[in-house]
Amino acid sequence: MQIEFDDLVFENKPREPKEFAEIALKIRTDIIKSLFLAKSGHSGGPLGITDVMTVLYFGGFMRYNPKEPNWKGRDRFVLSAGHLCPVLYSVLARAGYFPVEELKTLRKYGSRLQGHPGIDMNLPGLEASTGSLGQGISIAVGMALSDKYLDKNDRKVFTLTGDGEIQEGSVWEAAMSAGNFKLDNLCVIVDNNDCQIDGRVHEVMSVYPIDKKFEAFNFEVINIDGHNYTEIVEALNKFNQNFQNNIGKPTAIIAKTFMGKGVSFMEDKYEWHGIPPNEEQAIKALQELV
Ligand SMILES: Cc1ncc(C[n+]2csc(CCOP(=O)(O)OP(=O)(O)O)c2C)c(N)n1
Repeated sequence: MQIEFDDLVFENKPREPKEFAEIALKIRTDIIKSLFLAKSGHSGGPLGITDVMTVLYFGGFMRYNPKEPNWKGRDRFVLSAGHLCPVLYSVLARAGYFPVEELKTLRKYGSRLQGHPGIDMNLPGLEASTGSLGQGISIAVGMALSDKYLDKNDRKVFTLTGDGEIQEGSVWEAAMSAGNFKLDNLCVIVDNNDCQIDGRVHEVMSVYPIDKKFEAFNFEVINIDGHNYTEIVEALNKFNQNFQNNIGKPTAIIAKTFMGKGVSFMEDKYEWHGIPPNEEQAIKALQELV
C-alpha cells in the first residue's frame, strides 16, 4: 500500500467539538499510517489519548509557537508515557513544528522520531526524553518548580501519564512533591484506559481509586470522559482557573479512555498496547477513519 501524508496544519484556538473531531480523525490517520510504515510500535495508547491531545494542542490551552520552539514564554508538555509518542509526533507536525512528511520516518534509523522521544534528536517542540515509565512526571514537577519559584513566570506545565505507568513508585514521589510545593502551574493528565502491556490494570496491579490517591497528595482532581470534547475543554479551563487563582494545588485530570479508540478491532483491547497494524489491518483502520 502506498502511504501519503497531506501537509495540513492546524491553528491553536478555541473550537467547537465538531472541529476537534475533524482534527482528531486526521491525527488517528497519521498514527495508523506512521505505525504501519514503521512495522513496530504502540497503536492502542496513542489512538486512545488522541482526543485529549487534540484539545490540548489545538484548543488554545497551551501557549506555544512552532516558529520559535524555544520561546521563553511557552507552556510545556512532557509525555511521561513516552511510548505514546506516535500521537505526540503527529500533533507536533500538525501544529507546524516540522514537516508532516517526516511522520514517514517513525522509528527508522537516524530519524528524529524515535520509538521513545529523545531530546538529543533535536525535534522541535519536544521538551524531554521519556520512555522509562515513571520519570516524565518528575521532569514536569521540576519544570513547574523552577517556573513558579525560581523564574516566577506565568508558564504552565502539562504532563501525560498512563494508568499502568502510575504503578511506578516514582510517580507518587513526584505527586507528593507537587502537592507539597503547591504547584498550581502543573496539570497531570492520566490516560485511564485500564489497559497496560499485558492485561487490564485492575487485574495486573490495581491503581484504583486514582482520584482519591491524587486528592490525598493535595491535587485538585477532575474526572472526565476522555473522548468527550466538551468535558476535556471544561477540565482544561478549570485547570486554567486554578492556575490564575493560585489555588495552591496541582491539578490532575483523570481521563477515562478506550485503548485503540476509533478503530473497531483495536478498541479496548490491551493486546494492541505495543503492536502496529499490518497491511490488511491498516487498510481496514484507514477505511474506518473517514
Ligand atoms: C520503567 C519501565 N518499565 C517497563 C517499561 C515497558 N513498558 C512500556 S509501556 C508499559 C505499560 C504501560 O501501561 P500504561 O501506562 O497503562 O500504557 P498503555 O498500555 O495504556 O499504553 C510497559 C510495562 C518501560 N517503558 N519503562
